[in-house]
Amino acid sequence: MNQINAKPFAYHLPENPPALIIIDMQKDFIEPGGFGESLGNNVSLLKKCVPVISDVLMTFRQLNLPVIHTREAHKSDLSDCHETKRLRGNPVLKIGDEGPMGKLLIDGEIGNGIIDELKPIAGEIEITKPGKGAFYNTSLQKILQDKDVTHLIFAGVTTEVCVQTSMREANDRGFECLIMEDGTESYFPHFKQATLDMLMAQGGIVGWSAMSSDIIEAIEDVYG
Ligand code: C5J
Repeated sequence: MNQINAKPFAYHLPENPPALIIIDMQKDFIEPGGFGESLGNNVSLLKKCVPVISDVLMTFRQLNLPVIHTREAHKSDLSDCHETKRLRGNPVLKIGDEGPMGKLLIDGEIGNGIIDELKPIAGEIEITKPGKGAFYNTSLQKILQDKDVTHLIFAGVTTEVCVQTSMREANDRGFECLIMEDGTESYFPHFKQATLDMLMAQGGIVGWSAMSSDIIEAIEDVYG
């Protein structure tokens, strides 16, 4: 069957394979000393989804299916960072300030890179995005359209901020979106659940959710 066991109902898999969109699995959000911690968050909460995403990523790699990684990143002159964003939250260190892994949330700094476990390999696309959403001020829509991709499987962090925003942007652009339930985490576990509930309410108003094991099984079955 060309479908993933999903909520609120089965997610149909098209002939042209879906893309795996891995949102912001960066040291800045996941490791101590980065932007996430500067906002007062317990970053260890996000680690749980790393091996889960890694397993699905391996499946996509083995079958040569499209993979896109995003990074939330600003230019070092901050010309693409609204002052409203920089000052929000009264952090200990602000975007662009020097931290233990380099300047916070700045492209090219060590802390801004994707964690070693999920580092992109040749052939995978890496998008830098200045906003929460992966489509805002990026070429993602064109990249997907050029590949005739219509279905997107989302993973990454944080569920209610960049993952949710990106999935909503994609939904408004006509993509069929599914979020990997165990492949996303939040600094606030109850926000994760609330986000999943919101995305799937009203008959999947934004999209579907599924566990990684069901995603892997269906992807291997249909595209293997
Ligand atoms: C945040 C993100 N939380 N990647 N970014 O600022 O969710």
